[in-house]
Amino acid sequence: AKEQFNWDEYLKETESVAAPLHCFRQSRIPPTNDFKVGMKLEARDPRNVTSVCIATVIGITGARLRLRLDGSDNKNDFWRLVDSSDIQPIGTCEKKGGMLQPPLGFQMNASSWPMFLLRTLNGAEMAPAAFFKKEPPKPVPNCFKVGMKLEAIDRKNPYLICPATIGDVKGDEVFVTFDGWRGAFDYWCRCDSRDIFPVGWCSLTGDALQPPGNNVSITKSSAKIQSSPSKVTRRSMQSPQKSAPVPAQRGRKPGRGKPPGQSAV
Ligand code: MLY
Repeated sequence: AKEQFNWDEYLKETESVAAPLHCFRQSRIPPTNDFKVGMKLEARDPRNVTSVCIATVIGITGARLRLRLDGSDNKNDFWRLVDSSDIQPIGTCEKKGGMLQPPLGFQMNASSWPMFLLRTLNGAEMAPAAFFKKEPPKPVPNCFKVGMKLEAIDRKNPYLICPATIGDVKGDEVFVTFDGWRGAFDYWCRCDSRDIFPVGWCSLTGDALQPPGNNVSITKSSAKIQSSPSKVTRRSMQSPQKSAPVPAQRGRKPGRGKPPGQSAV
């Protein structure tokens, strides 16, 4: 049987604290996901954010929807929370006097868009308005601190939510570092990003939380805070070459480690 990732143990092992709930632009109680595969809705085109398009729910994962724009290919799926402001019921765009647009990379001749739109909506199962939840308000100010733990979307593999650590804080932005991945997936984002979640989010929503990678040392947030390293030092702790050599299994006691390779996708 696969050993489940356990935040309580992990926070102890890493002598870290979870970022407080009020730091995040996420509802304290995650929204329920009532959507069903096949339902249609309106979504902002992630590759062309001024366009509102028709999207189909391709999959459900926790409080998120896997979406594909109608008329697009299957290589550009994206994921949105059910309380994302990027999605809305069909009819919303027209009500606001807007026009539904073909997705970027519409697979047919542009002139066939009006007919395509009619056909794709004809007989479609439209997601009911009640399924769309109100986006939570922005938290102000930025209250994240270096070393705090969280769950974050891997933007290179956006279906994945992973254990992460705040690596730096600057104004309204935070540097999200992925535990055990040597910096390759780290990114800066606004503190009110919808891509970051409090510890425990996945277990509440039923989304799958990836285990940390096993490539690098754990960073003890207490150590980081106490030694108050300069920005340069902190950065170098995350860089692949300069990180200290570490025992395998991130120093876990024998027998408690995860089998290697679990997190590779
Ligand atoms: N197997 C892929 C994906 C890695 C995902 C890393 N995330 C979880 C931070 C790779 O190694 O590139």
